[in-house]
Amino acid sequence: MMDNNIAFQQKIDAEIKIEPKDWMPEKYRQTLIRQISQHAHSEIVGMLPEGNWISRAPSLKRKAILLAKVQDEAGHGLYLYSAAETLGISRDEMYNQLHTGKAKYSSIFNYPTLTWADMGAIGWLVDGAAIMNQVPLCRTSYGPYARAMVRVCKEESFHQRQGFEALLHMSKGTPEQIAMCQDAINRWWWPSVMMFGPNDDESPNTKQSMAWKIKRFTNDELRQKFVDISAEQVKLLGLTLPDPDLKWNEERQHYDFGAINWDEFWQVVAGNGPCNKQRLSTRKKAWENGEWVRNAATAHAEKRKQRAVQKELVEA
Ligand code: BYC
Repeated sequence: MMDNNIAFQQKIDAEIKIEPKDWMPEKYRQTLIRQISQHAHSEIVGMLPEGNWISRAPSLKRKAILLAKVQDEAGHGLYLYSAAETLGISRDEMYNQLHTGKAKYSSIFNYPTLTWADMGAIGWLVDGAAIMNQVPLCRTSYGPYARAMVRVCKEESFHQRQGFEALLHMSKGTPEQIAMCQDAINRWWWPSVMMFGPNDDESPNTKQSMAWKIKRFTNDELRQKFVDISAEQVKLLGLTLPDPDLKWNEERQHYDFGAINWDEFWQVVAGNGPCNKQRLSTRKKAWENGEWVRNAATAHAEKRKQRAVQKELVEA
């Protein structure tokens, strides 16, 4: 057992990917199931706040873009559920963990989307934070997760750009449009900063996940990169981030930023955010309403299998 652990860590240190049939410590498997399934749930729940605006997009072009983005998120969920399945958990089990509240999903999707500018702010900030976290995951140590993330990240970068472009366009518009953009940024900024998870000294999983190269950067390292980039990008919009303490620190070569409201973060994670109940009940309803589709698909697959067996018998 000891030898297995040493050989495993040597593989990780040599940057050799771990594949589904390779030996792995049980805790490595469980950590990956937790992280990948929560990531998959985040994609699927993440379709809801934006899906809310598809029918109200202000033009055909914006509607087509938003529709494509939300469909991409469904695809990301599917790649990620498939990657998690290679670790020995079934999709039904993962859905059950989501629906019973056992599995988490990203805190960010428990906030409401109040105006059209929220679509821009989500693309720019939420997808921007997502990319910052997910590009390093293309080099994560588990092969199927790393490969899924390559495709996810290509699409995420389109998501981020479309959001920034939508805000750029609106921020050159009427005073009402400019105010709507600023209001959306004010509401989405802090929840986006929180997306990276607790500070490193409060993060129980980071140390081991870094040693196993599941995570390539700590929560605080990624958060700082996100703040540094966003603080510059917001200037192009002629708008501001809602943080009076945001200030370039010459010595650190980073932006300093204000205190994060961790109480709010943990409340949202615990299920008490503005939209937690609504999000979960929408997902559960979708699962229940889809039962006949699952039954029909299973029956169809069974029929095809039987037909193939009969054909083989006739031909033999
Ligand atoms: N929300 O020890 P820590 C997207 C939990 S989808 C809720 O640092 P870890 C998109 C954490 O799970 C974005 N819970 O954990 C989709 C842990 O609890 P458990 C999703 C959070 O795993 C559609 C506890 O706090 N991205 O971008 O080492 C449209 C302690 O944390 C959160 C991913 O899932 C949170 N924000 O690090 C648009 C990326 N943060 O599980 C966009 C993959 C922490 O022990 N995941 N917690 O009970 C990761 O990279 C890592 O799991 C995290 C957390 C950095 C998120």
